[in-house]
This record gives sequence, structure tokens and C-alpha cells, in this order.
Amino acid sequence: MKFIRMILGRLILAMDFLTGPKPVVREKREQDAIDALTANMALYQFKACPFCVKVRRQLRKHALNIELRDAQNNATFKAELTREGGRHKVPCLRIEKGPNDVKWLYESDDIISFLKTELKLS
Ligand SMILES: N[C@@H](CCC(=O)N[C@@H](CS)C(=O)NCC(=O)O)C(=O)O
Repeated sequence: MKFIRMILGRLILAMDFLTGPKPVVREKREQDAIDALTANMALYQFKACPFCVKVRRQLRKHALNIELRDAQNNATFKAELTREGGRHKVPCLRIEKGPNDVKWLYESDDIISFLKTELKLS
């Protein structure tokens, strides 16, 4: 089972590499404004998880510079996600609106919808 998962993971990564979307190019001022809005976000994810790949493709397509946190191999990120987010499940977008205002958003479709709405992406 572990072997099959490993092969599938490699296939997903290869397909993603070969068919990855071309990032949008914005004027610097516009990109800086988007970067400022995403600076307080981090995506907890696994490298070969298909749902994480789906979200990462959207990040690439829309040129969103959101920090990626490996919640599979990095013990600190894994513990943070479980303790603060409530589940060790990926992808999960951490959105920090203020020192005591942090939201943990699970579900790939919900993350993509949130980003599209919040950042007014087309
Ligand atoms: N419906 C979820 C599925 C996410 C999912 O199943 N993620 C797997 C990794 S590929 C996971 O985190 N599994 C651990 C768990 O569910 O505890 C989505 O679209 O984000």
C-alpha cells in the first residue's frame, strides 16, 4: 500500500510538473499589493497530496506568494497544524488577521474559493 501511494505520488508530481499552469504576470505595483494581502497566509501541505497539488497549481497560476509549510516531514509544522488547526489534515490555509485572530481553513475547494474572493482573482 505504501509502495502504491509512493508511485501515485510520484506520478502526480510528474503530471503537475509537465502540465503546470503559466503564472499570470502583473505590474509590480499590483503584485506588491497582492503580496501584502497574502503575507499573513501559510499553506500547510504535503508534497504529493493531490488536493495540495490542486491548491498549489492555483497559487502558481495566480502568482500568489504564499509560504508553503510541509506538515508531513516538518515536526513543528505538523504539531502546529494539529494543535492549532484541530486536525492533521492537508491542505490547510492559515490566515492570520491579527495577533489573536487566526483562522485555519481546511478543504482544497474552500481554500481556492476563499483566495479567489479575498484577492478578487478571475
Ligand atoms: N476533501 C479534502 C481531502 C483532503 C485529504 O484527504 N487530505 C489527505 C492527504 S492527501 C489527508 O490530509 N489525510 C489525513 C487525514 O485525513 O487525517 C480536500 O479537498 O482538501
